[in-house]
Formats: sequence, C-alpha cells, structure tokens
Amino acid sequence: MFWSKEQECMSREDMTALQLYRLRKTLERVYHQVPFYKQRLDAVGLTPEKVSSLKDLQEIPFTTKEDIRQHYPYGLFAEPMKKIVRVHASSGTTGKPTVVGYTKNDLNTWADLVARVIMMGGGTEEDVAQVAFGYGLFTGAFGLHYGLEKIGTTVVPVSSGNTEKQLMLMKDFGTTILISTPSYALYMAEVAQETGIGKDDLKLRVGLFGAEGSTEEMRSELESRWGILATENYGLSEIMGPGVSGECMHKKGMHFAEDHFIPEIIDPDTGNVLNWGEKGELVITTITKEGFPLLRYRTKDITWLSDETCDCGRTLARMAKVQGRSDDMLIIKGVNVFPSQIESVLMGIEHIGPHYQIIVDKKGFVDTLEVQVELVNGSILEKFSELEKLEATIRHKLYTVLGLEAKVKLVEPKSLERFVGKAKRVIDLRKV
Ligand code: DLL
Repeated sequence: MFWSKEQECMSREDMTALQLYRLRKTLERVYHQVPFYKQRLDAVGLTPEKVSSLKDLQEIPFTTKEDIRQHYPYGLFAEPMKKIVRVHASSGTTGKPTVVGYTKNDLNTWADLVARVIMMGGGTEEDVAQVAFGYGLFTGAFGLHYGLEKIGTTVVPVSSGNTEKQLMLMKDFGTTILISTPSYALYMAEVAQETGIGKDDLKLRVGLFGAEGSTEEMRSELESRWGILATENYGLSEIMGPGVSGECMHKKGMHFAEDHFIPEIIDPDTGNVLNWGEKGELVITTITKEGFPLLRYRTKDITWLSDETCDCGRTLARMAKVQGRSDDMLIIKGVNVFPSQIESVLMGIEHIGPHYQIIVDKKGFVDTLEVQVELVNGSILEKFSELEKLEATIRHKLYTVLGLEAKVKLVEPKSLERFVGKAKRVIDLRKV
C-alpha cells in the first residue's frame, strides 16, 4: 500500500534530478536567510550557483548537534517566527534542549511522510491507532498523530504511561494499531499477560515501533506476544521527527524519504563519504524544509544504505537497522561493543526474559562489563547448579559475539526497570 506511489517508486535518474533541484533551492534559502550557513559556505568558497551535481554536497561542512545548541533556541531558523507555527525539542541528557521549528508547509510535508510510513507498515483508514508515545515536545506522538489523521485512521491519543488504562482502552476501543517504542510495547505485553488480557481479547494487528533501536529478536518477541505484524520506523527531531524512514511489510530495511532528505554515510572518524552498502554514520541534508533546514547533519546513528528496489516496488534507498549511535558505542577493554549485540545474544536464550541491563565499570585500570538479565521463572534462583549452568551459557555466548568476558547476573523476574518511552539499558559508571 502506498501513500504517494509516484514519489516512492521514482527512477534513480528522476530522484537525482529532483534532489539536485531541491538542494539548490535549499542552499539559496539558507545562504540568504541563515547567517551561520552563509559563513560556513563562504568559508569553503561555495555559493548556491556553484552547485552543479549532488557530489558538490561533499564540499559543504557538517552541521552538528553542538552547532544547533550554540544557536539556541531559534538561531538556525530560516524563517521569521511569524511563519513558525510549531516547535519541538529533544531533551538531550545535558544542558539545553535542541529546538526545531516548523512552518505550515513543513507540518504538511511531515504529515505526508508519516502517512507514507504508516501505509507502508499496513495502516489504513479502517484502522484504530493507539498512539502510546508521549505527547509534548518529543516529536513521536504529534508526528504520528497528524500522519494518521491525514490517512483517515481513527486516532486514540492516549500518550505514554498508565499502562493498565492503555490496555483497557485497547480492548474497549478495538485498537488495531499500536504505536510506541519497542520497549514500551514489550512492557505493555507483560502487563497484559499479568492482567489476563490475551491476544484474542484484542483486535490488534499492526505494530508501528520506533524512536529507539531494537533487534530482529525483539521484533519476533513483540510479534508473537501481541499476534501482530511489527515494522520499525526511524527519525530524529532535528531532521523532522518520525517519517524519515520506515519499513514496509517485507521488513527488509527502512525506506528513506529521499525526495525530502539526502542521506550520506560517512566514516565517523575521518568524515569521508562511504559507498552504498558500507557501514558508517548517517548524515542527512534536508531539501524541502522551510523553518529549520539542516545541511549535512551528523546523526551519530550507525547504519548502511542499499539502493536495490524492494519487493514492494519502492525504489527509495533502504536504511539498515541502526546498529547503535556512535556515542552509545561502548569501548570496553579496547573492544567496541554496541548494546544491540548484547541484546541479540540474550534474546535467543531460553529461561531468560527480554529485560536486561548493562553495567560498565572500572576496577583499578581495567574495565568491567556486567550484564544483568531477568529470569522468566524465579524458582531457578534456588537451584544453584542450574543457575550456574545458565550463567555460564550466557557468558560463553556473549564471549563468542563480543570477544570479551562479561559477568552475568541473573535476577528475579520483574526486578529490572521498565520503560514507557525510550529504554535506558546501559549504565556506564566510568563516566560518573
Ligand atoms: O525519536 C523521532 C521518532 C519518534 C522516530 C517516533 C520514530 C518514531 P529524537 O527523540 O530526536 O526523535 O531521537 C532521535 O532516536 O538519532 C536515533 O538515535 C534514535 N532512533 C529513532 N528511531 C530509531 C530506530 C525520535 N528506529 C534518535 N532505530 C535518533 C534506532 C532510532 N534508533
């Protein structure tokens, strides 16, 4: 199912021409309307007229989150405030948030791009969608909300949290689409089980999950617990919010809205542009945004792109699951570890549940890694030999994948923290 088939199935030639045209327009806009970009472009001797191919994009310096912070709150907006009809912000862990602004046209484009993602994942106007992302400055809920309304889906704007009520509404309102982070969907499934709500009590058939990474194993877990088809979508507030890319029902990578955003993959250390298929940091240039355009924004998200046409017929570049953020990558005893690798190992092992916590610390000069995992059934805690055997199995599997010794601690069911938004599974005590 397509929301905008013509754009989603364009030939590469047409896409390149459209991107170049829109890139030039964006450069003109920012060159004349944002002093920061004028300075940056002047510094490398690039004026909008000089850009004759997409390769020229590589001449443009990167923009970082730090640049946005330094112009807090509105310094990088390309339109006067009277044209800005909405702001959102991402909280960030330290200091001031990153603020983004949308014109009326931006909101319209945003709703269209989210509508694409919803339809790709199987949503229609017949559906009832429960938005269990937090409404507020976060882009997740409002982003999905307007995309759903554009299609004509019935929206239940319940927001995140209050899990028992969510489940009651899901049942009573006949919700067919659940929209949340994968970790919240997992938590909700657990509460559903505890309160005796089964798959058959619900009409749920589709899950649209995003805003954080999750492994294939986590997807399977969610699909079987809820009896749904689960797809994943990706986005970030700086670029727009959700709607940047999303999976279709073939679940083979996220179709990237290339007609609005140009993706590049770079080597995060050297900044060199890599080829299609090579893994690196995703860099995005917006080419239709009015309020808050961004040139070559470093997302820190590690992924790769494919330009093969998907079985669904879409020709848009496909983005692989985010492997992690370059700033989430843990360096433990000199070994690079992404939390997603640990999740992959854990999800395939019997007797343990999908809830875990990663604790990194230092003993003297040596890094330590501890993985705490919840048991499905607490009774095993009394059987010392079984417990030891299970811990050894997990340790061995982690060693095989990470090349690193980890301490494994099995804990009581339901003893680890649950999340209603983005999960925080890593505690790095070395940074405290
Ligand atoms: O999380 C936007 C969003 C909301 C996307 C709802 C999809 C659904 P931020 O709060 O600004 O925006 O966080 C952006 O979240 O750079 C990634 O690191 C991470 N992220 C978002 N989607 C995914 C995903 C929203 N599907 C940051 N897989 C991004 C992995 C994701 N990471």
